[in-house]
Amino acid sequence: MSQYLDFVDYNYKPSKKDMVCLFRFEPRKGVSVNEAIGRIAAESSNGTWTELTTLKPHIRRIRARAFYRRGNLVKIAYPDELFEAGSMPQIYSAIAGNIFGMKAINNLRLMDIDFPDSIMKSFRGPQFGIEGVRKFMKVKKRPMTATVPKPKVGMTTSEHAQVGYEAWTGGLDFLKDDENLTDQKFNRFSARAKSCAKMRDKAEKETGEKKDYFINVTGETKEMLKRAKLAANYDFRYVMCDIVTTGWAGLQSLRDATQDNKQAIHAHRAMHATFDRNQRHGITMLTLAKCARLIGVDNLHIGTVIGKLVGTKDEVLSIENEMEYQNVEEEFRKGILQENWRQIKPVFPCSSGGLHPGIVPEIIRMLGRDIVIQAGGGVHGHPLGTKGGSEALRQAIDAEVEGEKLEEYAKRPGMQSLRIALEHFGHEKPV
Ligand code: CAP
Ligand code: MG
Repeated sequence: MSQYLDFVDYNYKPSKKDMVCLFRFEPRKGVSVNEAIGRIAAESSNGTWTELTTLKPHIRRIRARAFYRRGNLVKIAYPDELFEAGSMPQIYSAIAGNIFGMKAINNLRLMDIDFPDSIMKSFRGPQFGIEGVRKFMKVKKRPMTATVPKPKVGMTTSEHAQVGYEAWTGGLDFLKDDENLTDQKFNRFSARAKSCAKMRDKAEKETGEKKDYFINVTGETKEMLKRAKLAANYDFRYVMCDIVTTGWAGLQSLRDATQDNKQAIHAHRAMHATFDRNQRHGITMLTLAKCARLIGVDNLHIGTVIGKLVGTKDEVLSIENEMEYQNVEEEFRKGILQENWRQIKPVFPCSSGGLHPGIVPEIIRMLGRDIVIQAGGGVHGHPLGTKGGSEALRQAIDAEVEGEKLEEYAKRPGMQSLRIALEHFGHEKPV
């Protein structure tokens, strides 16, 4: 057991080249705090369950050290030599690998990672970020809007493209695929790209606004890259990727491909709750979000607080800060480390899950204007259908931006869709 204590050093001062991870830990009964944190540092760097005859000074020098602890929160410093720069899979195999299954620890949660410059520099970050997206979409200040056709899967390609046309001409910026729609028999990827491109051109001509599509390219890596290229050939400036089910390696490959295609990445986070829902174990969404920013997604789902899916206000706001700012300050008790994002651009946060016009003002007041407001049911459940639903969503956004109450704004001429939406959905927060 003494070999573990070699990985605990409260006098250690992390250098600028260290990666610092913040963990929350719960040792098994009978395991001391120092043994527990020593085990975490050991197993995630270069220690194991016994003393080793092969341990040389040059190897010991680059071990991880648990160096700061308060209650059951501990900071561990990892010299950057432990990592392969530019490889998120390798980083996760280390700091989020075997340690989650150790018998000596009942629960373990990776709260946050503070990346050293050497690692920061080895990833691309977003190609466009908030400013870049606003520039190519020609939308200066207001929140951006998107809709996902519902039912999630089952629509034919022409039904899907028609929904896109109605949404775009109703005033929305983006059409979005659902996370489980990729290339099924009833709605093939290539046919969908073609039909939606046609409808986009038509909608752009009619509205004079720029329209785009988060087309879901998620799939086996090589296939995913082919899909991104195909979308680029139809002049889509975006692709969507289910980043958790795809995995970091696939996302990194997609990020490289989109550099050549000049496409932004809309990151859907389906499956994230497997890691982050249990507050005592797993990996926080903040950690996943930071890694997604580092690799280089341009949009990321961050939650709604008031919508249909879990995520507290504190959590959603901390993810939002981390996505938008260049400098983040440490809030140790909340499990947040400091970060300096240097050259890495900000990510456009996307709020989605049970949203509808009646609760749009609250979302904007909470999350600001640099947000993509995405609604599925809240658009296609509108009594007038997709077009009326889209008009209502855009009108709700415009009302809040112009500083007027929804009910008042809905009385203006031409705002019938908003009025009907308010009658239909009210201000209800879905559960
Ligand atoms: C929203 C959505 C999104 C979730 C997930 C859905 O539809 O398309 O996948 O919001 O986002 O299928 O549920 P509705 P997040 O607008 O009909 O709810 O992970 O950020 O919560
Ligand atoms: Mg969805």
